[in-house]
Amino acid sequence: ISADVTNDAEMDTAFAQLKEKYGTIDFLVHAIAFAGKEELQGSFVANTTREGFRRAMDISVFSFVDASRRASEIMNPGGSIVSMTYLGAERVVPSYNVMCVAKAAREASVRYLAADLGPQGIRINAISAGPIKTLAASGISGFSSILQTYRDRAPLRRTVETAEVADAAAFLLSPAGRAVTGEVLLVDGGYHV
Ligand code: IMJ
Repeated sequence: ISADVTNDAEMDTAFAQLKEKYGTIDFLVHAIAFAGKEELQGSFVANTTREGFRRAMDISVFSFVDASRRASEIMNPGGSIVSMTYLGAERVVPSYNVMCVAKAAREASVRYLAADLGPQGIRINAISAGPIKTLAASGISGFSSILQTYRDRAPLRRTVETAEVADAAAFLLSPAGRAVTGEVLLVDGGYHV
């Protein structure tokens, strides 16, 4: 089942298919973001266009609110939703630019979703992972030096691995995290301190 998150009709169909296939669900992992390559370099004030801003917010933030609403309609009590964020939501990170704004909006959305869906027993959290060399980081100039900065300065003196982020997600999605909602969990070797 796949759908374009900017297309309401496709999202209607995808969630109808999910409901048909599974009946109810226990969790949702939201792991999608996008900004134009042009906006992810150089000056934030110079390179952020109206259309680029709109598109980054639509794909990276509205998709989270929308998918959470749709998921909550077929989610069992005790259900859990996890999205991904990055330290750029809180601090200036060179080149991250409009994605910083989108991640700040996503973290604020985590809190509002937690407040709205808590009464039906659904928890919403985000994981703020340290940088990892994945497809989303490919082609970003200076990425290797960002990784090196984490090795040099993070309390654990290393970068994080995908499996370590997955373990944190498994915690938040499972009953082990049953009293945690509206939280942004930093999984970054302590770099943020
Ligand atoms: C991405 C850009 C600039 C600096 C960055 C990143 N830093 C990190 C990332 C410091 C860690 C990776 N990251 C956390 C992201 O969220 C990446 C999002 C992203 C990446 C691309 C690349 C290709 C493209 N659009 C993108 N949109 C969002 O065309």
